[in-house]
Amino acid sequence: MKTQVIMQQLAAKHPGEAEYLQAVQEVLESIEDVYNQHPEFEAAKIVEQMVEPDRIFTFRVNWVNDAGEVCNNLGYRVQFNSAIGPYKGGLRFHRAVTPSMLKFLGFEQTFKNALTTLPMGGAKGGSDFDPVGKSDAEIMRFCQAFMLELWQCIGPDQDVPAGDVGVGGREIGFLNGMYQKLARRYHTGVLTGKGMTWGGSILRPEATGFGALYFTQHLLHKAGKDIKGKKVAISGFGNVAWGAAIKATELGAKVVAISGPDGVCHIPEGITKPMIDYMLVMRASNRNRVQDMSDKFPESALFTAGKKAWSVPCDIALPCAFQNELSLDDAKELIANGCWCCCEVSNMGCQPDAIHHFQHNGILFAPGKAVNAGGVATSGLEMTQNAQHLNWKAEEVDQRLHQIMESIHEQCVRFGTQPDGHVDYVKGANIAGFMKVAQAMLEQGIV
Ligand code: 2IT
Repeated sequence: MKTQVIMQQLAAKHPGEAEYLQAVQEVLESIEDVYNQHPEFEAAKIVEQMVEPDRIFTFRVNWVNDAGEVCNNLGYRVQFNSAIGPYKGGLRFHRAVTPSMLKFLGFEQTFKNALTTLPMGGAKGGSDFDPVGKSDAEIMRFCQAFMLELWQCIGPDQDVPAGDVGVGGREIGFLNGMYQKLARRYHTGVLTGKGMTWGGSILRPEATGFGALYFTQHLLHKAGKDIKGKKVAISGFGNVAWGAAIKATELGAKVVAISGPDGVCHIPEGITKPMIDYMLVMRASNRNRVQDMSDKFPESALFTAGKKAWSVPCDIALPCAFQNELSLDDAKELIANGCWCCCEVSNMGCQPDAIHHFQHNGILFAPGKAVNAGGVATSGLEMTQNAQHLNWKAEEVDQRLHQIMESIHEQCVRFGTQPDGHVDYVKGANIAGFMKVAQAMLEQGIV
């Protein structure tokens, strides 16, 4: 395989799809050596098959806002790969959503889901609907209109959506309500991230952040380090940042920053329980402003407009917001301020040159598809509970999440250990995910 040749062909076929091409390039670069040792993959053109989604649904979503105006949005579901299980992945509601963004996320999801050890294929969906400033009633009407189109494409053994940026428990509730009404048959496991009284799994809301910290612990342990007493900078203040802040604090670290599109809150003494709880209020308000934290806690949270979390000195950086949120300049600033570890929690949170800079400077770095897989893994555990028609206790879910994150770390070490003994977590995660999906595709023939 020649990565460059495949990338050129792909770029010609999909001009302007920058995020998608970026995600594919990273994976192909990582797997090139391994791929070339498997002529059977080459013969079946596994890579050429794997980089294209199985199919994409695109639909128009019309709804009426509180002012009585008609609004038009686009909805999508990208069913990327179902070689190892039903399509599985979140829905993103964000004004910048495009097919390119959802293709990159669906592609990443395929490898991530393979790493979880659970039988789930990869998918992603969403809409360019912008939740900022919307009322609860508007969110409900939009979710209902969105599901009116989506419901035919999904099902417990077909495709199981969940939340992502802009889609949390409230939105999953509205989506599930409309789905059940349309299907006229109760399918408990058609969405994950459900409420606790209607089939949700305990700890699913926390799982992405908790899993990320469990992974970080393994990574630090392997490097002979400990998280206790370390300063952690977190970007964002949504669901993922919230779970990460809880677990980091519980493990004895000090969360010194959270951020938003408006700027950063520096929290010199470390985030507290009331502040962590307030992150949920901020998310539910749809204001998308981190300054609200310093308005509420002016003594402890110091807001600076226009700055990122990476401007706050820390030991460990945890990007928890959006793709490409950490640039080369940010990586340089972090290192200059003493940062020595970056675990990517957002999907593709770091720009490629930022990752290379971390790696060349000996910074411990692990990619999103390994670090954040605890979220979808716990979705998988929710599907299992739904299929069994029962609910596990928190201890059982947490223990399984622990085991899964440990296994993901082991897979990274197994496939990513370099001749000099250091672990390249990017390579490790990509090769481990790729080998599983490629093998599954090969065994099931050309379909
Ligand atoms: O990026 C992700 O892994 C998610 N948004 C969670 C997907 C899921 O199906 O739980």
